[in-house]
Amino acid sequence: MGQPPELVALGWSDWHAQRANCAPPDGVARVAAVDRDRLLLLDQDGPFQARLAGRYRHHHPLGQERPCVGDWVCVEKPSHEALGVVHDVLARRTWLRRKSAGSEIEYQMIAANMDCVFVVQSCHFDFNPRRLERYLVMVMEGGAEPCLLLTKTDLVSPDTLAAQMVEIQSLGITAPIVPLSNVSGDGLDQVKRQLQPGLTYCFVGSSGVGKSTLINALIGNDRMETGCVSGTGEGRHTTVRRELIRLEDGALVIDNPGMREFGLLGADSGLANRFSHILTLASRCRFHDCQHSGEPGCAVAAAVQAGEIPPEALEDFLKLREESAFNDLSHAEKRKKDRDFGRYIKSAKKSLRNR
Ligand SMILES: Nc1nc2c(ncn2[C@@H]2O[C@H](COP(=O)(O)OP(=O)(O)OP(=O)(O)O)[C@@H](O)[C@H]2O)c(=O)[nH]1
Ligand SMILES: [Mg+2]
Ligand SMILES: [Zn+2]
Repeated sequence: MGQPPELVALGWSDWHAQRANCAPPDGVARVAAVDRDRLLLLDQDGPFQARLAGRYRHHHPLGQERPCVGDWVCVEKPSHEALGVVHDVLARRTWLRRKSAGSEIEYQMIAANMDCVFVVQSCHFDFNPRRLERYLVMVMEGGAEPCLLLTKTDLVSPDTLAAQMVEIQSLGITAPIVPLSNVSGDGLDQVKRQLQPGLTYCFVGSSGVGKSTLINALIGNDRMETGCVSGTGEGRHTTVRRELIRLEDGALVIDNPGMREFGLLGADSGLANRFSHILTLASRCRFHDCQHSGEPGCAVAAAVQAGEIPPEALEDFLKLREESAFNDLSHAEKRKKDRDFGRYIKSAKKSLRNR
């Protein structure tokens, strides 16, 4: 691949290199943590602190334009003890984000450039298939690979767990599901086996489901703060900071504070529900960024052709996705896009009919 191995170990890839335009003396670094305008960055020489350039802040007021954990940035490194200065945020290959309250065009970034998102839910107090679907929609929208982790299996009977697995599968969710217990250790090896050096894994899910406990088990020590052990399975709100760390075996993991609400695609409109089948199929398309509009190896198109998905459902889905991308644009861009939009839908429909 020709990229510096120290950066590849941090998740750097050809994809990013092709899109990076950092002019010297700036170099690239990865965001490990964010505290307002103060950033903890990692590069080939290790961690260092930086601030966001005032000029960048001024020109990029929206939440989604600000660096988040997992981002790659262009940074002018500090000479000695001084802070580095971040001048740009590089294009994101994948992301997790939610709508900012009260804004049509603004998003709050959760994390970026992860290869896989572990959606963590407890099979005890937290089990909720509808919520799982909402998380899945959020993951798929950002282009990362989802995997479901059902924690605290030590607190339910094998029958209950089996019924929960069936319930999830009956919703058409095809993402892999790993049941596990941080207490008994069951399932931990299965998670470990999935982790690969240089790839980034993000953990999301409600507070108290055991995300940090699991990450500690993967690290092999108690680096992450967790709620105190409680027999009821009810956790305490503990993780307050999003943080990217590197495990000994080279995998990169991002812990997250528990999330309560998801503002996505207009919240509880039932959309996640309707399209969960398409979204899960999309993870099997040949191309990671498949638009399901005529690309080769498109699993969604194949399902339409096989009669598993009504063509109208896919048309609705494409339309909705376009609208949600639409929310990212400035108002001026929107006016232009408005005119192109009808044409886009027409051609997407046409390419579907032609198969
Ligand atoms: N019985 C049981 N308890 C667990 C398991 N995993 C975690 N816990 C407990 O659940 C509580 C919450 O665990 P955390 O790891 O802090 O949960 P979290 O998902 O990181 O929570 P936030 O940081 O608030 O988002 C702690 O008391 C853990 O000891 C498990 O598999 N079984
Ligand atoms: Mg935590
Ligand atoms: Zn596709």
